[in-house]
Order: sequence, then C-alpha cells, then structure tokens
Amino acid sequence: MPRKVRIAPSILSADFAKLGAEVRAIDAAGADYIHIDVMDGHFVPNITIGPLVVKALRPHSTKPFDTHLMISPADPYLKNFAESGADIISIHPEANPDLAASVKTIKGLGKKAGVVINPGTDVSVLDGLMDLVDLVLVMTVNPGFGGQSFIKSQLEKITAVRAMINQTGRAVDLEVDGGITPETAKLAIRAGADVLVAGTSIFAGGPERYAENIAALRG
Ligand code: S6P
Ligand code: MG
Repeated sequence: MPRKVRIAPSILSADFAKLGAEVRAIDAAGADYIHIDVMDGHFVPNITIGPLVVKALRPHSTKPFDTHLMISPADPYLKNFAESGADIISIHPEANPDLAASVKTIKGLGKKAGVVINPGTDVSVLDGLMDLVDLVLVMTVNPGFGGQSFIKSQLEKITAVRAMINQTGRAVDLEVDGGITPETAKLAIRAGADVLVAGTSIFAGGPERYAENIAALRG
C-alpha cells in the first residue's frame, strides 16, 4: 500500500543566489525531502549543481537530501555525492549500463538507492532490482528543465511500478517528478505515487507561499 504522501521540493526552481536560505525556507515550510537535480550538460542539455553545492547546503537542513543524478557516467561521482551529504542517490539506467552494480555501490556507501524511469524507458529495467532499491522515480517529463507539462501517459507506469513495489512487501518510495501541480498530484497519488517532487508549483510566489504550496500538493 502507498504510504503517507511526502513532498520533495526541487531546488532547481529556487533562487540560486540564496540557495541556503531557500533550503531553510522549504524545510520550515514542511518539505519532507530536499530534491536536488544534478545535470551535466551531456546526459541532459542543462548544467546545474555538483557535489560542492550539495556539501555547502548540507548544514542548512536535516531533511533527507534526495539527489537525482542526470549525469553520464554516474559511477565515478557516487562516492563524492555520498560524502557531500546526499541521503538518497537516484540514477538513470540509460547512463549506467550495469545498473545493479551501480545500485550496489550506492548501498555500499550506506545511502538509499533510487532508479529513475524516463518517459521513454520501460519498467522492465527494474527486473531483478526490486529487492535492492529504496526508491523508484517515475519521470512525468523528459528530464532537463523545470516548468514542463506533466505527461499523463506516465500514470500507467506509476500503477505498474506500484504493483511491483507491493509485490516485494518492502518500503520502497514511489516518487514522481515533473509538472506536479495540485491537479496532477491527485492523479499521481491515485495511480500509486507516495513522494511528489515539485519545483515550479512550490517556489511560485516566494517564501511566504511555500507552506501553502506544499500543503496544496498533499491531496
Ligand atoms: C525536469 C527536471 C526534474 C526536476 C524538476 C521538476 O527536467 O529534470 O528532475 O526535479 O525541477 O520541476 P517542475 O518545474 O516540473 O516541478
Ligand atoms: Mg528531479
């Protein structure tokens, strides 16, 4: 069964000139995880945050740092992100040919491991991994940029992953990321998601709106 809905604000939509204050503000506003989008300009056509920034942000919140690595290759950087303060490290199968080995590396570093399913990727990439992973992230946009529209056809994939998770009997997070608004949040939750990533809809209106924006996503 899905667990209580948790909200993971994506700091991609924060004010990068004052990231520490932004992390403190979303923490105080009720964020459950802090979602950090790491992009390399190669796996996705955008460049964002590296381990040095993760390390600099670590003292600003005790909430789990949910790091979404959109980088290829990811393997050489897993230890660096773990040591910088990431709690959950999620990787893409397209960027990590030996996915099981990369997941085991993350677990060996004492961190939670996530696998990300792009809109064009089949859930069969999870075969053989369901007893190892701590989180499955279903992308509801093609990764690269915030502010895109939710791809509704991904709802079927969320339902399929929910069935796979339930079959394990393990507490695996089912996270969705991309185009999450109060409306699409309802659809994702109904399909089986229990962690919602949102950038645009949470950071809209500035810090005084963060608590209200986060609450609006909980359904
Ligand atoms: C989307 C990006 C996602 C982010 C995103 C969500 O390309 O790669 O991984 O988490 O920031 O943002 P939004 O604006 O759709 O809520
Ligand atoms: Mg993300």
